[in-house]
Amino acid sequence: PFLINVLKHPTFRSGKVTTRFIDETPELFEYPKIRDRGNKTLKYIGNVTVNGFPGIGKIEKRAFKEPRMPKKLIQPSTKLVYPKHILDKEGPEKVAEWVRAQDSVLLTDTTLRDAHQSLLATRMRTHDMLSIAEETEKAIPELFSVEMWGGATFDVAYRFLTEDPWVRLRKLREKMPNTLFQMLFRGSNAVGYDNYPDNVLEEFIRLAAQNGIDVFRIFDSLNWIPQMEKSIQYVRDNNKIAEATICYTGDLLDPSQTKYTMNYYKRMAKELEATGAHILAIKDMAGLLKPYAAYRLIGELKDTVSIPVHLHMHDTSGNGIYTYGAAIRAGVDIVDVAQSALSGKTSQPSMGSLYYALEGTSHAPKYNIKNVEQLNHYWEDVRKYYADFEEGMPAASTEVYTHQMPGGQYTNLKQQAKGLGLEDQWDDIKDMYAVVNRMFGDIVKVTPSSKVVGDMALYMIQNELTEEEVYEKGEDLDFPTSVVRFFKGELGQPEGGFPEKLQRLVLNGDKPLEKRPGEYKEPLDFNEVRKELSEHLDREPTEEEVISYIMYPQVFLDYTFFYNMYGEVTKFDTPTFFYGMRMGEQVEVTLEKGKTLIIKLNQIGDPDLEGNRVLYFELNGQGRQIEVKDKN
Ligand code: 3PY
Ligand code: ZN
Repeated sequence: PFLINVLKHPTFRSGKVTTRFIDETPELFEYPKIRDRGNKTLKYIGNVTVNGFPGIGKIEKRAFKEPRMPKKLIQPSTKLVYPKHILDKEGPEKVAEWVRAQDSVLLTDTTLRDAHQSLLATRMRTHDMLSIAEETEKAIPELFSVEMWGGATFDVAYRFLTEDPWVRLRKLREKMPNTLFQMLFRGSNAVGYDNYPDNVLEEFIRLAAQNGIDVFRIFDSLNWIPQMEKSIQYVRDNNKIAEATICYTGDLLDPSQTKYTMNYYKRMAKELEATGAHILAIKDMAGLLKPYAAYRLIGELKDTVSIPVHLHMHDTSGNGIYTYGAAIRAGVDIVDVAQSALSGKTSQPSMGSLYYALEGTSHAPKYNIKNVEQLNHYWEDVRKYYADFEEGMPAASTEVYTHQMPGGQYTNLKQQAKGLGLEDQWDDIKDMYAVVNRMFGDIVKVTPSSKVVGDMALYMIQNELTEEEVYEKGEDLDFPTSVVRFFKGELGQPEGGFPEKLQRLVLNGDKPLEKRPGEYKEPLDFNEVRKELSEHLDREPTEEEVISYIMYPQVFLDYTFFYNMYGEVTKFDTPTFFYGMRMGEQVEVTLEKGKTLIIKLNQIGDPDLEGNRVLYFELNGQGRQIEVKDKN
């Protein structure tokens, strides 16, 4: 087992092994094949108790109360039509027809995806989703959909939470069989940052549909339709709902706007409708759409296309509800909201606030506000678990109209800046972000193009470079990889093309791509990948594991390494997962029906000469000792 551990260890595999690798890697002596789930559980708890959780470090576990569950949910008095049932029985076109026929605005609840991606660094755990899933379907059966997958959640689940996102999808599906599940899909970038061969997109969409996704919101980070067409077709092939997306940027009503004009949006909407999209989404990822602009945009788009229009925005400026009010007056069919406790600021506007803003009008959304308020108690309590990931803005900020940073990027870029020791220069970074956008020719900024702008801004701040200096010293600068890839055309083509001078400097003699990047890629041989992965895993992988490994090879292998070492950590309650246990505390972990571990931590020993501590637990009444290396 020791040799297997060495061969499989991420550090060993990455080739960055030093002579101290064995001394510094105590996990090598922990043999994952031990079938003792209790032992794995204690190992995890011991380690997090002594060393803290990555990213937040060692913090004394606070006393959290059990989240409040809904007490009495009121059922609708009339028989409901579930769009999920229409999709399953009659197909996606019929859902679009049904949406168009509704007077009241329909809602998508983003609490399980974008809300926590934008407020809590994407760290929400499946455990906290599953505990409220059945009640959510009971409390708000009138929802159009629940967005619960895709975007950054796929990667973060594996990378930071030791969770399999496919399991999250299947378990939620079981608990919410009557609700449309929606995901965010980055077109040719799928749920990654790279351009994948077409057959990878096809396979990913097939598996996502098979595991429970109904609505695919497909966007391209430069609004370049050739990067979206294949994905739209694959969703159609699976008889699911293709929601083709226009990312909104700039200011429609600004008279100096020459690129992102009403004509630009109308042209794009018509082209997307012609690709076979069932719904048109407007994705205002930064929250730049002002109320009067929304009224005009939605009104004219509704006259331009015959498919329903779905509006997504972030409430960063604090104007979200006002913008929704204007969009709803102009006839928008669906809007995205989050449960109040996870709404506002860089997240979506609040579901409850929208209810009261529209109460008594013909557009008022149909749901029971008292049910929603009860669900919200749960989220008020659960949000506290994630307090150490709240890196965002303390309140609404109108600076977003200047820097234009997407809500989902704000906390992540701040973390990145912190990692580089640039935390104190956050205000300069935001300003530089706007400068870089101008240098790049005013591009659409959303994953992954937003990451390119962010990387360049950090690079310029870190190296104390002004815009002029970039042009002067360009030939000698070592631009960030993402910036080189962008100017090479690996993300596709921005509206109006690349700024030539900067492109020449960045590429330094290299030729840019002129066609869609996917056209240069050979189809991937899934059999080869499956063979390679089966050698890593010592067993046959599932189709889902193969596609995850293709998207995130190292992240996926690291995940399996930790999973083998610690087992099903998704079973822990969230405070125990992030903070371990207090001395004398008792926790229960239910591994499966009828198999509950009752764990008590009695004592933590002093470190020996190598820094190892012995933790004295009781596991179902029997004493157990676990040795953990104290890395502090
Ligand atoms: C993502 O791609 O993760 C986003 O949320 C973009 O807004
Ligand atoms: Zn968003």
